[in-house]
Parts: sequence; structure tokens; C-alpha cells
Amino acid sequence: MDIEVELMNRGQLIELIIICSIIITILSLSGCIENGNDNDNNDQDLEEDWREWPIIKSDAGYEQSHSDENSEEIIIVNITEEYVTSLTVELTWEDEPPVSQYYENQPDTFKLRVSTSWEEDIKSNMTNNSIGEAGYINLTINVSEDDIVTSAMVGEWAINIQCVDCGDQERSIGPIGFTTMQDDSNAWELTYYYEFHRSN
Ligand SMILES: [Ca+2]
Ligand SMILES: [Ca+2]
Repeated sequence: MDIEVELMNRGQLIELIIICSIIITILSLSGCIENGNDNDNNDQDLEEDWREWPIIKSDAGYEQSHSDENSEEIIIVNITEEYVTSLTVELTWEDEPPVSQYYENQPDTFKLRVSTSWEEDIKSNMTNNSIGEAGYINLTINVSEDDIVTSAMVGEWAINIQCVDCGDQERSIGPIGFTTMQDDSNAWELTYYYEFHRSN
């Protein structure tokens, strides 16, 4: 009689162990799925967070130089910040004053080209000053969200300043036409800055 009871208890014990194993397995799988969901949510939160960070303006860079007609100069900007949303480049120049009251200095023409860190060339229009006034070019490059997420804007950017043409100084001599004095260069000033998201 005692032997039969013992065998029955062993059978029940094995059955209980199997049931417990199944329950533990189910609970473990459930925990893994929940943890996975938490990780996904954390990644999503992190990805969304940078859009809500405040936008900071970098210190402005400044260069000045003098270019000959039909020449170009390159300024390298090294961006180390992540989450950069835009780079702005501004070029200004003033043509030389006329050599005398009888002359008029014809406009000078400049152009900007920016090569991004992901090797895309972005160009301004060719722009000339009005006679007797300063010339000005503003070129702003906005970074797409895809490039922000992959930090494509980290690296070297090249700003290319092109002095395309320098209009000569002209003096009207009535119906005969013009006499000219050559204008073959011009001075310029360049400022640039970029904007980026930074966490608090
Ligand atoms: Ca000129
Ligand atoms: Ca000039």
C-alpha cells in the first residue's frame, strides 16, 4: 500500500515539475518581449529627443582677402558638432571708388560654392554689386533630417570664393565711346556660422 502511494506521489511530482517548467518558460519569453519593446521605445525616444533640443548658433568665422579677376580661394571649415541643421556663408565686397569724377567703376561679380562634408556642391547665383554700392551674397545650406541622423555634416566643408569678373572703370567721351581704366581685382570679407541642436 505504501509503495503504491509513493509511486503516485512521484508521478504527481514529475507532472508538477513539467507544469512549472512550462510556466517559467512562458514567463521568460514574456519578459524578453517586454524588454525588447522597452529598448525599441528608448531608441525611438532618443531619436525624437534631438529635435526638441534648443538650437545653438556657433561662433562666427571671419576671413578677409583680395582676389584677382577670374580666380578662386578656398576656406576650410571643420565641423565637429553633431545635429547641425544649417551652415550660412555671407560674402561682402566694395568696388574701388572711381579714379576721378569722370569715371564710373563698372560692377564686380562674385560667386560662392560650398562643398559639403558629404561631397555635394551647392552654389550661389553669380552676383554683382550695383555701381557705387556694396555687393552681398548669402548662401545658406540646410541639412536634411536623414543627414542629421547619420551625422553626415561632421567633417570638412569647403567654401569656395570665386571672383568671376571685375568691371573696368569707364569714362564717357561723348559719341566716340568710352575710355577705360582696368579693374582687375577686389577685396572681400567672408563670415560664416552654423546652427545645431544641443541637449540641455
Ligand atoms: Ca569694377
Ligand atoms: Ca574692383
